[in-house]
Amino acid sequence: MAKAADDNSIKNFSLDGKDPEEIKSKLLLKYPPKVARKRAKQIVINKVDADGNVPVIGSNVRTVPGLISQRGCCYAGCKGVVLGPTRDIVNITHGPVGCGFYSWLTRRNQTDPDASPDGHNFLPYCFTTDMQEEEIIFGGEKKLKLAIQEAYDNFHPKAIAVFSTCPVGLIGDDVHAVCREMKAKLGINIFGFSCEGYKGVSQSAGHHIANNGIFTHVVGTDDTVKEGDFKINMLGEYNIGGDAFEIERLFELCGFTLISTFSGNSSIEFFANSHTADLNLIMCHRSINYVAEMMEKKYGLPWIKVNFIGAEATAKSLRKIAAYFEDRKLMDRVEKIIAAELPEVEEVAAEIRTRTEGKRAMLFVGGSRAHHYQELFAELGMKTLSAGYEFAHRDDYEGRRVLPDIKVDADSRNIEELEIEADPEKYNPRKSEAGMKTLKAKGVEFAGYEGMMPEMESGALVIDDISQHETERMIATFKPDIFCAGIKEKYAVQKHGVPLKQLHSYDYGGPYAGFKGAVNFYQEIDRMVSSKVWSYLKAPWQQSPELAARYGSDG
Ligand code: CFM
Repeated sequence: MAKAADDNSIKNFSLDGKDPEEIKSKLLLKYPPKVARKRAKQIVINKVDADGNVPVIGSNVRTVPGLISQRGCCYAGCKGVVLGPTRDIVNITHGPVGCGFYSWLTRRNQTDPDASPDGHNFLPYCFTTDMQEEEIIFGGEKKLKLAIQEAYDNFHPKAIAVFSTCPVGLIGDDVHAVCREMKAKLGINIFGFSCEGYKGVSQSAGHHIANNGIFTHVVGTDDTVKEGDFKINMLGEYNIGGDAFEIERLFELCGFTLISTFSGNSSIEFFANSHTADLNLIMCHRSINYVAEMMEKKYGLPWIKVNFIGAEATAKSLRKIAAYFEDRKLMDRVEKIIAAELPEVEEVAAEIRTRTEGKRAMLFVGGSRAHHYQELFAELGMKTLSAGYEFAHRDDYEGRRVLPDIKVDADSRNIEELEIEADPEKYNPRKSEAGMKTLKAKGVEFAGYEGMMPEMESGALVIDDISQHETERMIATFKPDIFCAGIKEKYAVQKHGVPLKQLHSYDYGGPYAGFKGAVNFYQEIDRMVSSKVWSYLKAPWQQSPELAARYGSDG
């Protein structure tokens, strides 16, 4: 690997007319020295060299206690993010009722229940063992068994999954033994996850645990080969606000056969025979790259990175998939569809751009959208001043080229890495090594992700796990035209007179993926940044004096 760009050589960059070094020091100014030292590693001034190398960024490390973080927990990443969108698994939260209740229908992952012949759709239900003091003291396994039995009696699902919350790990319930026992008793697939909220440093740990669990208990359990050409799986697409519906529309037009999505608009049956597809597409690299890697090792399916956020990115991704299958007719059809859909999108963008050109955005979201949505803003002529992930790892920032350099710390070591070998019967490399090389020469990169930083401008501030204090400083300093984050940040940011677009839940809108989604997004952003109301807003603290406190370490 070429040497990463040296942090000390970053000079004379301008960030919206300001010196990014100075901004960085201002962000750290109020922190006690130890906290400032830690945060300094996670706040990086971007610098992209000619080879696409960028500076090292601290990430996937513990949040400093006392800082208000945007992060969620391991249980949220496992139950809410990866398994949650699947309609026909009964997902039982083993724990206090709040964990189940607050992860119930808040993520806006949509589904099409009519797509399943049995019509099962458990998304509107909240299943929990509602753990009480009694279970904390005497153990919760008995209650869990009863809950599984009750769910089975009432719904007769194909599968039940159990998700452990913090107390389960603390009192030592063996959810896996309970699941094995109930699986033998009821004869359906029942599996558990040790995804206690405190595991790892964020929801990222939960993604990994979920990936391991689906791979172990579901993928490869149904060898039925479905009809259709050009079989693909879509990994890391969760159908927020209907994104998957738009992507599926395009796949259908192009003639790709979608075997499984992990896990937007999905059924457990799709996962079970996903190993019969011929190509894995990764949309959100952070949450699901483990499944792609394991499938390649065990079954021989290669993966490529795609992005359906942004019209240009959508066209590029469709072309990549077609190129992989090396079929002239398919490539021509994809070109025809792009030619039919793209001009209309570009026309809308061009009209809106007259109002949005030069406006400035900041994006702070989980592990992939802070990167992907920069595409849509660029299409409107808007500039990303600063961006960061809540919980992504160095490879999502700097690209997978840094994977060999990532140090595994104690928190990551806690999360199991499965040892995967080629399946003696089912392993079937879809392309020869020579074939992969030829495709690579044509621009189809396998198992590659460049990361967010190489695509951002030099001088932009990249901030990992941004704190509320840093958020407020950034807003006061730059007054961006739009700030993207989530519901926890929304109203605090808007009180500063800056509109906030929720990129997790889409503010009850969407889809934003694909061509039709891009148009939706352009129009919403236009309404938000062109509105005059923000300039009239006076925050409560601008009208009445603010109480100021000092850290003990300030002296
Ligand atoms: Fe992937 Fe996601 Fe995201 Fe994510 Fe999330 Fe999400 Fe997100 Mo909220 S899987 S990393 S854990 S793209 S729920 S659909 S929006 S933080 S940027």
